[in-house]
Amino acid sequence: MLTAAGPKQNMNGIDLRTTPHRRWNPLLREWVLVSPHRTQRPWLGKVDKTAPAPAIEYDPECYLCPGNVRAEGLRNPAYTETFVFDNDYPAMLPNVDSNEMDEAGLIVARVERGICRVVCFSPRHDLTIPRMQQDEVRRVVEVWTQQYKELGEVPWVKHVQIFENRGALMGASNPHPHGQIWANGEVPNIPVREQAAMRAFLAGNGKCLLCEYLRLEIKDGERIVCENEGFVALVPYWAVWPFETMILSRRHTASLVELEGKEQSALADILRRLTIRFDNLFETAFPYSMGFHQEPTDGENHPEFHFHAHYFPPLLRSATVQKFMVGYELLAGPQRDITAEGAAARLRNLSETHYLDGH
Ligand code: H2U
Ligand code: ZN
Repeated sequence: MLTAAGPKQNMNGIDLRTTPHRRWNPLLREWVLVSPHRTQRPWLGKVDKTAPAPAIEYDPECYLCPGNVRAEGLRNPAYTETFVFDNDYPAMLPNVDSNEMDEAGLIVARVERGICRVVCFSPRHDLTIPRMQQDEVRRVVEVWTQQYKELGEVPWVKHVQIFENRGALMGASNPHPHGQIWANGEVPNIPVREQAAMRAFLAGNGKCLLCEYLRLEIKDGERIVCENEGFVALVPYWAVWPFETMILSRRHTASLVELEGKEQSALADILRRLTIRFDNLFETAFPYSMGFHQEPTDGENHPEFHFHAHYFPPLLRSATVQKFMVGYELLAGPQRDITAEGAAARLRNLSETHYLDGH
């Protein structure tokens, strides 16, 4: 029997849009519980007010605006495009001697070296990626590329994590458009898991995991949000966060440095088009944490590694209803209520003109 869900949402006659089921995340090699029947339940939880977008191009109080003094006394230059500086409160330090302890494999610690930087995307305090021009976002892509290369070339740096926390909900300290880079001496947990999954898939199948996954998604089409000649934005089959998305390069590239000029422009294009949709979803500055996964800079060859970005937005049903990872998720495993297909359809159908820039 084929239900109205169509072939891909139908598992031997069971409609995956209404039946609780588990989906496999092949990158982290874990299951996610999908409970689509729960979206109708009443909501008595937390309701927050969202902060309005800043209305001023320059804020004399902002520690990221051009020419201003930062918290530790250093002054920003009068930058006109992008600006990168060493984080004044870095999570890791570059000049620490290695040391470790291990008591019976139970009390274990190692000193971790790292370099932390902040990247200002624009001198304009009131802009965000979705409201910047395509060539301005491309400039940010170029800066991220230079930073990945420069930090990755530091002999002891094995991994460079580029990310953006957007919105107070995600812990961003300031609305000025900015992101962070943490480069460190060991590959962190999540990239280690993804890389191991990609390596095992390549060894077992002779193919790249994400090239194959992208091929299936393009064939299906149901979870694709938007695409261009270089990249595809989609809600992964195994998404946990309500409007979680990934951006995958069409070409098998391992990092930003492998992108050709037209692919840098294509990346800027898809970053804008996806985040415009996010903002248009609830007509708010949609909060998220995003970041790129690139091949480790550990001096090894990584034929298995496929460059991609993840977006993890916490909003569920409106600008005020958030998804938290609590209860079952903390104790047992990830769970979601709306299906990846439903989320993708909603994002796909939104305008590509930002709601503040007029429809
Ligand atoms: P977030 O908004 O994602 O927290 O990033 C801002 C970073 O800026 C944060 O890591 C740093 C904080 O340490 N910062 C400075 O380096 N100098 C300052 O004057 C304030 C904040
Ligand atoms: Zn500012």
